[in-house]
Amino acid sequence: MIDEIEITRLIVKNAVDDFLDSLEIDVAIAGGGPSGLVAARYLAENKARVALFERRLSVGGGMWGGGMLFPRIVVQEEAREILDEFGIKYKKEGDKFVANSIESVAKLASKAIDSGARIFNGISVEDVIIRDKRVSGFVLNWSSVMAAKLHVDPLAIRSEFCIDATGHPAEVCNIVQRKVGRLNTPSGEIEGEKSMWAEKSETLVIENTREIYPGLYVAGMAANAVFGAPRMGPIFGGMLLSGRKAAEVILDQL
Ligand code: 48F
Repeated sequence: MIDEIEITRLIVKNAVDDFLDSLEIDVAIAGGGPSGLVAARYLAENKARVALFERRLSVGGGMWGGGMLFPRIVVQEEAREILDEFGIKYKKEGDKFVANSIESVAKLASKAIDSGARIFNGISVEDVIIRDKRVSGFVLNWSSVMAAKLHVDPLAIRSEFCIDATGHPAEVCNIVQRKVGRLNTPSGEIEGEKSMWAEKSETLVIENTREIYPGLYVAGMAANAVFGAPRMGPIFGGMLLSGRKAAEVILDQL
């Protein structure tokens, strides 16, 4: 017998169990683009309790569309081992590697989940918890509630470390700057992303992947936006390496 009420009970119970298990964790990640997914995978693989919150229905962020909807991404030698670790196929073209953007997103998500990271979609980080001058959790709401501009109070999770992997808008860093006034950047403020310069940007994104306020790390394009570095377009090695660096730096402290 197939009973609608049983289906409803199974869905709600299992989804809520996952959410309850994620109320107090080691690392909370805002944003499920490539940098967030890679960070989630390396953290979870090393036994950290990780939850990633993605605003949209699908993770993958800006990776799905490759370059201008041509579904390919380019990766440089420095990040090739990450493609290999995630089982992403590629074609060598000169000293670059070209991968299918759809396969890349699917495998980043699949490996992050297989490593034990929990991914929650349709949930937005709308604020942070700050205790003793340290970011110590996210304040969450359904993206649909926010899109409909409903006046509904959010809920919260506690986390030892948080990562802003929200891409170009660096949303969590912006929230924290509004709350605390000063971030760990040269000017104390969010510097803002500069126009495209792939070579410079790909190096800087790794350098810029770091703690921006106690408890809060920034990764991926958000890191370049915060530190005033250029954008890079559809070369993705820096995103992958940035996600891995964020994981490594946090793992050293767990
Ligand atoms: O933008 P996105 O792919 O970030 P990324 O990992 O990678 C950047 C590249 O895709 C590309 C690039 C490299 O060449 O420049 O743009 O740095 O993914 C960010 C994800 O965060 C989600 C958003 O929907 C996207 O999937 N997001 C943004 N704000 C929030 C959020 C929020 N407040 N709460 C939850 N998710």
